[in-house]
Amino acid sequence: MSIKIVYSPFHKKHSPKYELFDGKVVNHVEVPRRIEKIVEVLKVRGFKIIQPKSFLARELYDIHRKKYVSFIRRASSNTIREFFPKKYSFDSYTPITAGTFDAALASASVAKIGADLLLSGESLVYSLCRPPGHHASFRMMGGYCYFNNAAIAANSLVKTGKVSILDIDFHHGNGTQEIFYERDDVLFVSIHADPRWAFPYSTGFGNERGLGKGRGYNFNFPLPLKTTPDLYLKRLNQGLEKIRRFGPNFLIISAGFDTYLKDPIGGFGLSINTFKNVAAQISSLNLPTLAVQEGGYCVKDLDKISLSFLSGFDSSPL
Ligand code: OKP
Ligand code: ZN
Repeated sequence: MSIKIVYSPFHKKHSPKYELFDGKVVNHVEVPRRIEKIVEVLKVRGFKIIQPKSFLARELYDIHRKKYVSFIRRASSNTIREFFPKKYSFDSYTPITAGTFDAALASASVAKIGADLLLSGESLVYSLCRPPGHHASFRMMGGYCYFNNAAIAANSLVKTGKVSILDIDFHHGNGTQEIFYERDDVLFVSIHADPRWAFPYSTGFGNERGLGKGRGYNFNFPLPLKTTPDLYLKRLNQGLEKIRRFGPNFLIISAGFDTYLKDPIGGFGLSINTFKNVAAQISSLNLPTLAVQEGGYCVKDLDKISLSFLSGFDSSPL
């Protein structure tokens, strides 16, 4: 089966050194090497890599407020050293550097091109987005995210049919949840670490089900520390059941690999091989699928994790 990869080298323009954690300055884990590690192995394995040439800020306005986009653009062009913005940000993990706007815009474009490829008939596309996006909402950055790549892709696909977003990053996709919370055309299902002890702490609880006509179109599956592959795959199946019932035309996976047992900021016990099982279960949905890269910080194993994940789709009849 053919899998298309979308990638832009522009992500390397965003390379912050620090984040503020527990009042201390610590090294930033969301580094350029993450995506390079993945794209290098995919090249070696002969995957077809598509590089978008043009980046259109207007695609961002589908989801993000103009003032918010301009703020990031101006803040990036005005700064020499990285800094933590006091407005439009909900934490101290998400610095702005000179290259942040260009990289974040390219990241959103990588997701948008992925959506376009599904519309032109591809059945499986993997967008190597960086910086990640699922914590960003209409006018709020946080959790290493600036623009919500998956949401931008979803909003583009939903013009043609119903969309489901399945978020398998270790952290709850609070931004994506907020963006679609009152909508019934995009179903959001997230499987993540219990927010009572994990970032983003305030959302991701099981009783957040959507609002207004969006009620019943949002499902969270919070899981305990040290979650095993068995428990994880069981919850995943319950999440997939919600998606089956919804009957979408397209699936977007917010693909975070920080559920891996050696992830430096995670806390689950998934092995490299589990990612193959995860993908195999997902591919049983039999839907045109766009995987958008979110987290995953064990750089030395990201190549193996991504290969394992992609291999799980091979069993799909698509
Ligand atoms: C982004 B994504 C450790 C604190 C980390 C922020 C986590 C952001 C995760 N220095 N807290 O969902 O992978
Ligand atoms: Zn994460």
